[in-house]
Amino acid sequence: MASALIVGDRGSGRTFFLGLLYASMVRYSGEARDGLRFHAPPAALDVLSHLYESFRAGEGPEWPSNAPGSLPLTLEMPSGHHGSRLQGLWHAPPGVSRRALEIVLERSNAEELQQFVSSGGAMTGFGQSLLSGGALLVTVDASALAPPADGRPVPHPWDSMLAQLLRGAKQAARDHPSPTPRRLSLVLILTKYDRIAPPSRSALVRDGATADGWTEATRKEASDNLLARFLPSTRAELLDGPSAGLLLEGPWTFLSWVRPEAPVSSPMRLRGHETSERGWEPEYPYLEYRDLIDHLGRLASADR
Ligand SMILES: Nc1nc2c(ncn2[C@@H]2O[C@H](COP(=O)(O)OP(=O)(O)OP(=O)(O)O)[C@@H](O)[C@H]2O)c(=O)[nH]1
Ligand SMILES: [Mg+2]
Repeated sequence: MASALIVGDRGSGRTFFLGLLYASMVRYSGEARDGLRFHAPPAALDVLSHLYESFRAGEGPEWPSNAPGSLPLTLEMPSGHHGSRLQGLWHAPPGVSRRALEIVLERSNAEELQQFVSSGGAMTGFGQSLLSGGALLVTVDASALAPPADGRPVPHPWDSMLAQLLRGAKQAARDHPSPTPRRLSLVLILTKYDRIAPPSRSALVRDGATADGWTEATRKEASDNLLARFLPSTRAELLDGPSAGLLLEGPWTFLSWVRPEAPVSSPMRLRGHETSERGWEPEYPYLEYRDLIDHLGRLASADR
């Protein structure tokens, strides 16, 4: 089964991202009716709904201390159907086989990640999840995109780490060849977009791009600019030419934000509203999350 790993710098918004992903999956399932399916063991649902309830209560969402540190969440869709942003395309007639993508939810993988990077790509459990044919979802804190100094943007603090991570993945794939070439799709989640400084924002996308949901063109533009201006070492690693046994794809960039209640407190209270179907929901870019879920669906249903 293909798998997706979520990594991010400390404080980059990984936990918030999981809470919002959960809200989106609930809403998406309602819209897609009998199409896409999510399977999660009760412990994974408990953790996700706990994170979500913390948003609602205005508490800083934390992984519950009594929950396992790593949990699977499975996205399933019919094989042969390439997910599209049109609803319902994942509907499978009875008897059609389904393909799955496992999203590995982890309390923290900072240490495993650090070990993998400093070993230059040793095939640990982390390396195995990374190369098991899926996606690497990276939360990139947009508020850390430094405005251009002297017209030259300053690289994001995580640029070199991300580049080393990709280098490690290539090395691990070379050291442990597999009969079929592996693919790794890089997905960048640009978190805290509400806190990005205006000059950095305009270095990413032209004025006028809405923060509610990007178009295909905005997404492409932001990915290109993010790499060229803020993630130069990561970009160099991606453009480094084909690597034996590993096909690096992407990156695809999705944005994420929430709206804090004013005055901003700590922990932050989120602005939200009651919906008749799903109860309370924070303000966040659902359309971005919906596109991301569609994208993950495409990764799982692509022949790999
Ligand atoms: N304004 C704003 N703040 C955010 C957003 N996402 C996260 N934050 C803030 O950033 C802080 C860190 O976010 P987390 O989701 O806890 O980050 P994390 O990567 O899980 O952090 P650790 O697990 O502590 O490494 C939170 O306390 C929020 O206050 C966002 O979209 N907008
Ligand atoms: Mg966290």
